[in-house]
Amino acid sequence: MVNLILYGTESSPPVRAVLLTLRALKLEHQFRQLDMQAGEHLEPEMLRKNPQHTVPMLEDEGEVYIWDSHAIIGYLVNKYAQSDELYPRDPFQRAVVDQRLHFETGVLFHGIFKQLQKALFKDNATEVPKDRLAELQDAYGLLEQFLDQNPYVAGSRLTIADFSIVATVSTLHLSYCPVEGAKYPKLSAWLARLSTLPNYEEDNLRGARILAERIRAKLPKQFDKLWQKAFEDIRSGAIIN
Ligand SMILES: N[C@@H](CCC(=O)N[C@@H](CS)C(=O)NCC(=O)O)C(=O)O
Repeated sequence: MVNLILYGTESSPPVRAVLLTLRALKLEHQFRQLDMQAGEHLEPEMLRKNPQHTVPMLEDEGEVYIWDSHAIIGYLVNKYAQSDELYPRDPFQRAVVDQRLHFETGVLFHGIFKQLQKALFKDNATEVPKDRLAELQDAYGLLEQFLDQNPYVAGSRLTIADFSIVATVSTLHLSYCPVEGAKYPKLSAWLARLSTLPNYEEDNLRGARILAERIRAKLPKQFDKLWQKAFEDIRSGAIIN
């Protein structure tokens, strides 16, 4: 029997990447909700398991602890999937998936999302920094190119790279800068495509909205209309034009 425990909070994009992967693999698991504001991830027991104190963290069989969403989702496919479809074994195809996963880590999450969060929640900015928004637009442009000939970010098939990237992009889309369909038609269509995954609402959108509400509360009114539209579109699964 599979014995998996996922530690985290659903507002965290990388936690949601793992939830999407667990769902795709139909893997039963326990979800241990951590109150990050209260510092539950910093308690000695947690630090013993993950000195880097990040979520998501996965416990398997009460024996191994894995953190960093990318390591976790690759591990889950390697260990539990019936086929290699979500994380191909072919060296070139795997390299493409890995490249997209590194793009998520380096560019989208740490390069952009974390910097935006820092500006708002640490530096108390009341507007989204313009240079960060420009970087975000560049990243959307790159994703548009990744999707140029393909329905999914790493090619013709859905992979764990889609789960990783959609968790962060849907968050950025709802929180900081909507993906405009006119400018990024492929990216916009991909977001809509991913939103038709079974239980997408529960696994990803719900947490993305919780975080978006927090971000929204920190920012001035001029963004309200944009967000209202983004919320309505993504709720209805519509492509944003
Ligand atoms: N690259 C990591 C990022 C993990 C990360 O930074 N998670 C945040 C929550 S979204 C966190 O745990 N922050 C608390 C901390 O770093 O102490 C991953 O993909 O797992």
